[in-house]
Amino acid sequence: MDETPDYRKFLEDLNNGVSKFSDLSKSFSKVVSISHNDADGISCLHLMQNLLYKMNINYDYFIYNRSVSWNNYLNGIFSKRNTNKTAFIFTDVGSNLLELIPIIKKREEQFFILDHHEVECNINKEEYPENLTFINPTMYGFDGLDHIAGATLAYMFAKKIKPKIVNQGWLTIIGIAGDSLKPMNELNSFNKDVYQELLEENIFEEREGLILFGGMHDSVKNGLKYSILPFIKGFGGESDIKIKSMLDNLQINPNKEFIKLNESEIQKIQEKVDINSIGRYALLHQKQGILQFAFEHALLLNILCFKNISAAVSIIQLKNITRYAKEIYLEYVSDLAQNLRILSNELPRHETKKAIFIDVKGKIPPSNWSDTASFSTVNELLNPSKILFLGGLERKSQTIKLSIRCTRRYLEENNGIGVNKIISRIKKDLGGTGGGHKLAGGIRLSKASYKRLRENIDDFVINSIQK
Ligand SMILES: [Mn+2]
Repeated sequence: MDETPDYRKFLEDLNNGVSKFSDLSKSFSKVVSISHNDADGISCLHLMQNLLYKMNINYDYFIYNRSVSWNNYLNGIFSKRNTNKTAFIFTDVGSNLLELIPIIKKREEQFFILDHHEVECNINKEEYPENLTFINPTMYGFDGLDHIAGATLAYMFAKKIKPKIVNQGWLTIIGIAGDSLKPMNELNSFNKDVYQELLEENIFEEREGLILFGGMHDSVKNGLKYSILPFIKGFGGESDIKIKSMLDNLQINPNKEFIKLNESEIQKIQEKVDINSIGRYALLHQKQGILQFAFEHALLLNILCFKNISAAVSIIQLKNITRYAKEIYLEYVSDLAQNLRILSNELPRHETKKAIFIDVKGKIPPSNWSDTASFSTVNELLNPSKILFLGGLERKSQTIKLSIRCTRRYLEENNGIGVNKIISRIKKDLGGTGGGHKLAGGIRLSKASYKRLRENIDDFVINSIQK
């Protein structure tokens, strides 16, 4: 599991891919860029568009949200003129080779896949069709979340072809912020190297201070209220009156700009709420207001990708946020902070040796279950050595819908075996539909199956680890 990453082999793949793309590019009449529907994916998309523009190649783009099979999706995109004068570049998606290879085999176009998601099957390189170039650092022991964001990979690829892409490196910073969910001083491997390189080139500005991701662009009061990383118990999702009076007691002006807090004020807040989140964060010169803040910008893109994908694709090119996007953002962070407060304070839970069940039906709206589960684990609001099952009865289908999450710590303690393996185990024994990756997934079960799951959860978890 813990292999040391093989730089040499990965860079060999990257360089070969770059050479092949450059060589063939003279014959391309069009390149179609396909990317993932999240902040990292949208950043990749714009990096690729910039590259293709600089190369003077016509391009088109599509966003893939994994709601349909690759076969159905690509059938809607492929043109009848199946020609090697067209190329496809997939960024931040495309590691589902079992599905993709049979499709690519039947086509004449060139396919370049740059992805950092784990490859689900082991297909030998020799079995790749000739028109496929597959670059994925996770095949060489790199961690797709921790070491290299999709936008980092896309940037490295593009920069080898057009070094001037450095000036678009702020896109990479957004991708890294959106995928890593970490203060910038905690980046690793390629993410860290590229970040450092862009900082030295003065592509963005780095600052140090109290990190309250989600609300750093706002006032002190709202910063504390809407911070979702870390979520601050006692402030997060609380009423304005409560937060104001706490800040008054500390003699801090609640309306002061959050990033203008001075050292003694930060210290007072830290003493009050026991947070230890001093770190570095990135500010983008190209942008104003909330869009200046790499993390908040990325979060906004992630939210918009679900609400309004065209708004996401266009806002990354804007200097200022639109009123529409601002409203959506505020609603999102305020709901999430409130849900995290409810979750950490008042919900009854059923806890076993290996798992925690929380029934949130009637307490948290179903559309928020998934994000509440994610941020409660990222913030370790519950015991990080246990798997979280959050959900409840869905009235329409009369089935139980569960968001399942674990922490990185859980993976370390359990041989890297996480949520997806447990879901497979449950489906095998109890039926139901669902899936996911190591850290996150979901399942839908009948009431009877759910009852059995709750009663025997420790066996399921242990069996999934042993198998
Ligand atoms: Mn990504």
